[in-house]
Amino acid sequence: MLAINLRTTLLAAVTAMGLAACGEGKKPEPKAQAEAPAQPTLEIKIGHVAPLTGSIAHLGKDNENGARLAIEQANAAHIMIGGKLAHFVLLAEDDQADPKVATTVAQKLVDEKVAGVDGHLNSGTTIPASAIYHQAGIPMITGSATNPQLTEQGFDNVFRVVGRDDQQGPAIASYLAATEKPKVVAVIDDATAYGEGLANEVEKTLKGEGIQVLAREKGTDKTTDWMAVLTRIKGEKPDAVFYGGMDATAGPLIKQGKELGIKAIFAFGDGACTEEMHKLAGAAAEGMLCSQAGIPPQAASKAFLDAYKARFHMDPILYAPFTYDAANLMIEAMKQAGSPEPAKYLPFLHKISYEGATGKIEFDAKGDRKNAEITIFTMKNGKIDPIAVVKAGKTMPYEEFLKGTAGGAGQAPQK
Ligand code: ABU
Repeated sequence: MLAINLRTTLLAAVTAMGLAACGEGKKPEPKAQAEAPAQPTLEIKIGHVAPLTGSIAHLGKDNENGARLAIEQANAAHIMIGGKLAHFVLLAEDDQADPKVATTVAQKLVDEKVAGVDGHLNSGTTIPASAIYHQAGIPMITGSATNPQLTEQGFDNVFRVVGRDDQQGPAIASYLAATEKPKVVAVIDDATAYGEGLANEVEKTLKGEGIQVLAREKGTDKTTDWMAVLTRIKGEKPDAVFYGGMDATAGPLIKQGKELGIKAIFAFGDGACTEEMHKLAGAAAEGMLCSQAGIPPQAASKAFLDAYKARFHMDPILYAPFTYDAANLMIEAMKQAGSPEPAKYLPFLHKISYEGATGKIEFDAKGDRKNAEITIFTMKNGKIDPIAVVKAGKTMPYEEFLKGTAGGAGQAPQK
């Protein structure tokens, strides 16, 4: 982690030799070189972990891109930490969205002596991995895992820059209840920590509003044939269907639901709040509702969006602005501490106040982001279109939110 190299970077050429001594037609003598003072550098490894293979690799790559951009910008900025030139190295790992692989990868990063970890993506991988980082005293910041349990473990090394599912679930459920006024709702989940946890939060909110919720239906994070589940649901004639799961399984769900003739409105959480839904389900995804546990990617800072586009030739999909901020938060805390030693910079993360691409970031005592936004979207013409933002318990139209703080990012979306 802290391999200190003495890099000799400046080699001055001495040029005043030779020509006078050279006869006409003779080659000049080789230039003598003198070593300049050594420039001490500090190699700092930062891990990033997400699924880079499998059905949600597009989301993993999006997260990784955010972290990578932050690291590359930090290296280009020649940041000094504790009087030494910092050189950041991103160790990008694939946990395949599998909890067991995630713990293996986490141990590998600990053995590599990373200074911090940006990740993981899934709640089901982040929660078990967090115990390994905690034992090693390594700070970790997730930019996408939303299950509350992550920051309820009492680990002082764990942070999250997006909202939690006990904010997101009530937000999407209340919006669904208020706008669609369903009497009967079917709730399905993918049996992961994220999908099941979010579905539980949605069910709790709906029941609290006096809405009938059907017996829970379940799939897995690999289910793409939903016909048996949907056939059972169709018989109950629900007005709405909520699914807790990722876009790779949610796309087939809504497509098959519409093909089966289910008239209900379909709603989803952040894992399925992407334009991948249009790719997978086509017109069947039009009009769906979904939520993200933060500001929309297009409302991130213009500097971030421009740099992301220039570097990766595409726009961020979902949480890249948040993994970008996560990496920058660690770097900022290291700068403030004058050290990349986890024990030295961790206290600075706890008390940080940082203006990131996604707005102002401060953490509460559990490591959760203070005042995280939840954004509600609908699918319109194949694009997920932000329609409302829930912040500090208040729901406001998206346009009104933009006129205010814009989540701290302070600008209109980049269309
Ligand atoms: N928050 C949605 C996807 C990541 C997770 O499992 O929490």
